[in-house]
Amino acid sequence: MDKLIITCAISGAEVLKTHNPYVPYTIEEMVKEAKAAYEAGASIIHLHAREDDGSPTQDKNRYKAIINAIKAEIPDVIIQPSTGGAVGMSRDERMQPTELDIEMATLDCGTLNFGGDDIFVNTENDIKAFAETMRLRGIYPELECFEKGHIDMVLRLHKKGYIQKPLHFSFVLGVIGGMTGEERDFNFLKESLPEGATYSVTGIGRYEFSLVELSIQAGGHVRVGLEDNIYLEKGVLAKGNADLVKKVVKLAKQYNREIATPKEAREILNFKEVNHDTL
Ligand code: KMH
Ligand code: ZN
Repeated sequence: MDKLIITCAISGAEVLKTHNPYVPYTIEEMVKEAKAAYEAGASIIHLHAREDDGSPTQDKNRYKAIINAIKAEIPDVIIQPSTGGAVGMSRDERMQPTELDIEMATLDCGTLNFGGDDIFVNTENDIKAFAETMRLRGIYPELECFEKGHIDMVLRLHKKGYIQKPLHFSFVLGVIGGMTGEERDFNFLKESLPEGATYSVTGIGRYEFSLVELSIQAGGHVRVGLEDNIYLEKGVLAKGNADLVKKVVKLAKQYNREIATPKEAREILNFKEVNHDTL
């Protein structure tokens, strides 16, 4: 079984300090959280930029400042900016981080109701545009799928040549409006993947660690972080992202799964298949 790749989603766009005071907003806070998560075992940092007051932004200059500050402390970490941004942002707004010199980014593969009355819009043309931009700029896409139809969308666009190998999926389960994160959901999605694809699992809220455990055992990879879940256990707030990563490392030990370094993560995910010299 491959070593376990841990992604840490340190900030998100929706969760606030009023939910958990450790949610980072400022550049200094982002660096502190990213570094602690990396030192705990994360090889990929999933990143949403924020203004100092916590409001989400896709401004490329803000991303650049955060990325440079993180890289100055932990140069080998993989930084994966979000192209999902926050609900309601336009395609162009969301696309901005792809103008930077980045290795990886999320590519959201379908529309869904998102946490109540909001709709997270990713039309087929949006997905094609994000995929094409990332391909031209040599950025490795992580294919975020919130339900089975999103996997079907990827497979169709792959067949038509819009999305190319390597196919690395991220199942994001437990969003209110999306698919739940029960064991049967996880198995259904995993079994729907084509030969040779890799995947990581993100469980929202109470689904975070049950899905981590399933994925560790099945040979998949995992994402945790305050973007997805603010609790270390029921009723106990995590005191930062590193707490959540440390819990993953403990679980991985129980199942004899070693943790991947960023270099190993690049190998496992076949980064070399993507042309990173196109910028
Ligand atoms: N904030 C969500 C609406 C991503 O990062 O690509 C979208 C999101 C997905 O978080
Ligand atoms: Zn995100």
